[in-house]
Amino acid sequence: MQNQFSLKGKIALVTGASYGIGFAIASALANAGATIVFNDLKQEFVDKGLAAYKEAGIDAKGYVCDVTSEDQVNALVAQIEKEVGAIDILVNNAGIIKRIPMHEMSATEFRQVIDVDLNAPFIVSKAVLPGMMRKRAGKIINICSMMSELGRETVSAYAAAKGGLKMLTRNIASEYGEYNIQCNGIGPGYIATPQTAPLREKQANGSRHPFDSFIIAKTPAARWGNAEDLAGPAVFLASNASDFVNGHVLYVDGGILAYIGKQPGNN
Ligand code: NAP
Ligand code: GCO
Repeated sequence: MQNQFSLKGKIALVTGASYGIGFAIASALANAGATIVFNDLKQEFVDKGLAAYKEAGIDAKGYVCDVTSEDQVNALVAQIEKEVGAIDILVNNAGIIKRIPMHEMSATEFRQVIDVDLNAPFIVSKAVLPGMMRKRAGKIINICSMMSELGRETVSAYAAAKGGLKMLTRNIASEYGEYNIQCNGIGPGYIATPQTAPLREKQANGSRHPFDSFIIAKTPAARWGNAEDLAGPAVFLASNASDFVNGHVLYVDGGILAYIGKQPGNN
């Protein structure tokens, strides 16, 4: 059974993986045997990432690349193929959020979010697909969100992008399944990372941020997720154990999507 989950001999590209969810997923893939390649926007973050992987005993390779640039992504994939080998596993993790009420958001800000969270997974997937088609094997994991299913105030661009990413996932599965390529999503719940730090900031009087309490009440597990909660699901979707799972989004949310929420006053 263990062999089914082994990633020995596989090369995985995890985008935006110097820290946060990307780092945790890449570390899990490495611990299952994969060679890890990651990118980030700036050399400074790549260097910090390399130091963090080294500290975790992982020999990762890091490159500077903006995933919204088709030229930079094509150059990155060519460089990885030359220096490391053909990519077996792609995790489209790099993402941004802008929390701005929609009626105050500029079209430029909206486009920036769509560019990183939706256009970039298209660009990077497109760059790795020919190699996977040649090998007739490949795994693409798109990091979706609660906002692939739900809306809320201030995150219109993010929800539009992550909803679109769910459908891009299904379409890649539909279009390339016959090449033995599986494309699935992971939909993390509310995970404690720098991206969500503003939602957990303590109030001036030392009490919890209201959004922090709100999320705990909305989550049957009654806690925020940790990036490490995504490790097992990522290894599953990257490994042969999921070879007939295609076009699925695996929500790793402590039960949020199953739950109507706590009754007011009922603790
Ligand atoms: P994070 O802490 O903000 O990390 C995001 C990473 O993406 C950073 O390393 C960032 O690089 C990189 N990045 C952003 N734009 C990029 C670009 N154009 N090119 C290359 N790299 C870029 O976020 P996270 O919380 O770990 O989230 C990772 C993914 O999970 C995102 O797609 C996010 O939407 C998704 N997600 C997060 C949660 C959550 O609760 N945290 C829940 C569901 C889904 P810099 O360091 O240079 O900015
Ligand atoms: C927000 C959050 C989210 C999460 C995540 C949920 O402001 O609501 O940042 O959208 O990061 O994507 O799954």
